[in-house]
Amino acid sequence: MKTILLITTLFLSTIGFARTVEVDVHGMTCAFCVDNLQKRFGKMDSVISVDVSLKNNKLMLVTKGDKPTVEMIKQSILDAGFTPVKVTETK
Ligand SMILES: [Cu+2]
Repeated sequence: MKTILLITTLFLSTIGFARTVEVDVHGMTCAFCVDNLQKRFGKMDSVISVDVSLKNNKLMLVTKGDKPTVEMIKQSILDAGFTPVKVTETK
């Protein structure tokens, strides 16, 4: 799974429209929190993959193009009841 993700990411970044967004999220306490964020971001059109780590308090997104914007991402996390702390974007 990780390998497939990596290959997809590499491929998309080669052709120029993949972007990864890493967010430090505070407030996640259990598997339901993880699931909540997975589902929320998983149903967004431009999101290619979602990876949520409870252990590292991190949300990793691979998106095509610039959507969802950092603001949209932060808002979705807030709507879910968590706190986005730091956002790192890589294009
Ligand atoms: Cu929870």
